Amino acid sequence: MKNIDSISHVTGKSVYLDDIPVQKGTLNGAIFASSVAHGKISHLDYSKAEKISGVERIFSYKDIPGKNQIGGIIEDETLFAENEVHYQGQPILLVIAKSEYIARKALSLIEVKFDEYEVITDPRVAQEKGQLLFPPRTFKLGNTDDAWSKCEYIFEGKVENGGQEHLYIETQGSYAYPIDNGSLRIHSSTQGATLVQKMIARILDLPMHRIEIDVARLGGAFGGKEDQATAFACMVSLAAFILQKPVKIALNRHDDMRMTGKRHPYSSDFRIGLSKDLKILAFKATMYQNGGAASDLSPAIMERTLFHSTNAYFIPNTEVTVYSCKTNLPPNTAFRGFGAPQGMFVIESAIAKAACQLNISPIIIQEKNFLKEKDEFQFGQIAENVNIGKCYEISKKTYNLDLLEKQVKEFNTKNIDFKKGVSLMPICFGISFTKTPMNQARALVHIYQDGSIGISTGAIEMGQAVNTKMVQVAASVFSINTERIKIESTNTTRVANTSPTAASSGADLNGNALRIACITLLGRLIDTAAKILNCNSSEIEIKDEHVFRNNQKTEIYWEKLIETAFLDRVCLTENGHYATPIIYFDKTKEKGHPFAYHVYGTAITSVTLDCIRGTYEVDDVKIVHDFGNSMNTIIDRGQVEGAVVQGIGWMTMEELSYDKAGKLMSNSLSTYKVPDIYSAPKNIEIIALETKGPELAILRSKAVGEPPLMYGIGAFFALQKAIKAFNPKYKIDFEAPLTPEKVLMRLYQC
Ligand code: LUZ
Ligand code: MOS
Repeated sequence: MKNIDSISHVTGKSVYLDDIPVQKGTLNGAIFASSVAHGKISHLDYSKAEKISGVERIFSYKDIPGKNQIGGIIEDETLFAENEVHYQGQPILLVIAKSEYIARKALSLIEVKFDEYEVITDPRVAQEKGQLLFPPRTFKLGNTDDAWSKCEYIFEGKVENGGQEHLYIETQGSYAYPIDNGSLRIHSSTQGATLVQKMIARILDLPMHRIEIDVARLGGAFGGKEDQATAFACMVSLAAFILQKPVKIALNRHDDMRMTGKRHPYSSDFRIGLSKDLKILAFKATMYQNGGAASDLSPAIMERTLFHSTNAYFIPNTEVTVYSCKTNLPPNTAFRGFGAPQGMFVIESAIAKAACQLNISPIIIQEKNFLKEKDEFQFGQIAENVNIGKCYEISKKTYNLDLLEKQVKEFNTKNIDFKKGVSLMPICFGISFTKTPMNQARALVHIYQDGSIGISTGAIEMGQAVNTKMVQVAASVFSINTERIKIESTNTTRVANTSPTAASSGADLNGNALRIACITLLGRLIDTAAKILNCNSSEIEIKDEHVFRNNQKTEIYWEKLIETAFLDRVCLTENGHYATPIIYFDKTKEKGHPFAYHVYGTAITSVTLDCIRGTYEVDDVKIVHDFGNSMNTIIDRGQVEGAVVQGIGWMTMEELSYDKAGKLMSNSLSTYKVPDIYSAPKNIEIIALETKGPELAILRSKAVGEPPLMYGIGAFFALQKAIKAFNPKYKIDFEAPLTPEKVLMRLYQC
């Protein structure tokens, strides 16, 4: 089945926030943000700006009737700065005017002065000064201290990864207006409708039932709208509530890039110990997470780094500690992979370092240490249905890995100016929100009298085609045509207390809730059919829009059945609730069973490096991916392809740069380079591992959003190999992104 939005997307008819027809008299907002990264506001005067014709009002923290606080996990983030500012781009005031043009004009008349404080952008410096957002955490298995003496080889190193701009095509924005009874309706480009609702209620000091959030779809999010859509929705709501007028903000790209947080850069130290036969006996790492100026989702992201710090390997003795460091950057936030890519990059770097020192291929170490059935993860969960070995075996055979490695060697002996490199990147990604209570969802299903169906779930459509999957779930339970099914907007008055659509779990959680609702309705319809046919319900089945009795097709078709049920006063509406079973986690022990299941896969990446210029091409990414029993191969493959390219971008070309004063220098698309069609791999092959899939995945079709991003890490190591082939003096290091400039420096390192 094609994405149900594909036609309206390509014809430009799909409605995003900025396409919603606004009410007459809608006002626009512009944000006055800090121009310094750390300081005290010593003078602030906006009286001139207020006098401009068309300016309706300027809001500061003093106008907030409730709490000036939008911190989701830890309450450490104000909506508007009070006396101090902590990053460049931090909102101080909100100008509301008759047009965005006027609002922006007013910004230039606002007078502000700061007493500037010391700016910290380096997480290690922050940690040394005791600037932590919250206490560090450590995950342990076995005993590393005892293990080192048993190791034949021990290697150490340092790893750096950069951040990543989300660059969703649709920027952050929100539109709010008063409705009846002193309530507000807010359209928000958010992954987390309930979170937005809760924070607006908090800043306005209103009960949540007075705040209605509606989301049609997002033009991309990638984690950037899990938490950080909230501030903008709060701002328009504050203005709309106080002025009792409709208010809208849609950020321009420049403001979006400078005001919002990104993927967390990490700086890490590792130590790895191996036995003579190359089993990894011990792994110890300390990671410094660059959290930015407020906690945002950093505690949860730290947790996922810890959960994935051994990637797809079993290591009997591990000890990994993460510090979340407070720096003067915009609060860093969720980004596809949610801390896991950063953790995986460190263990892969440790393996690459060991292999380089031992003068062998890292693949030899990788394959010897793959996770096996019933191995224990460092967080206590016992690995079940482990598919990493299978993916690797298929990959090795089908893609002829040995031959490929040989061919690369041959190419490198024959060529001087061009070198090739090849790498293997395994993945193992846990599915479920690491915070157990978030793993719940609801769905509301109406069957209308004519047999058509309207469905509301908590899932947010952001281009990943979750709505298409919802249609498939309902159609499969009822055995009816997909055209009968419509997915409504995500709205907090229809589906309440939603978890954000995140953690790759949108389809699993909402799909299961929907399935439960549909199964209940189906039961009622079967009873109705049995009543019409005067038989036992167990004899009835609904198949291909018809009622079957003892496998015999009857005259009763779908519409007839629904009409009869309605006239018989059967309830044709149902609400389904789903909570993932089995999972739990005990934070006091840092042990539990946090994930419903894991997604596995391998990617073989080959690159060709131009050793004169430092430029390169990714020739192939050859993947074996564990989709479970994919319910939609077109959509799932699209997710893998997109994730691979996004991962390669993070590892090789997307470079965020800040100056010493904490200003984002790479603040536009001319200075921040994301992969385009020319830099995408020339060839991406995907083989689906054949399995029946886990019961806890929706229709046994595994979550697919985030895991394949980490295949992109392979590009880093393939490039590193190619550099080494050209310059044997290159002392391998682990500093991502490996941009062409950095590659060039390493090619001629002596
Ligand atoms: N968001 C979240 C996530 O709140 N918890 C998670 O575990 C998670 N994992 C991946 C992406 N977003
Ligand atoms: Mo996400 S990183 O699943 O919002």
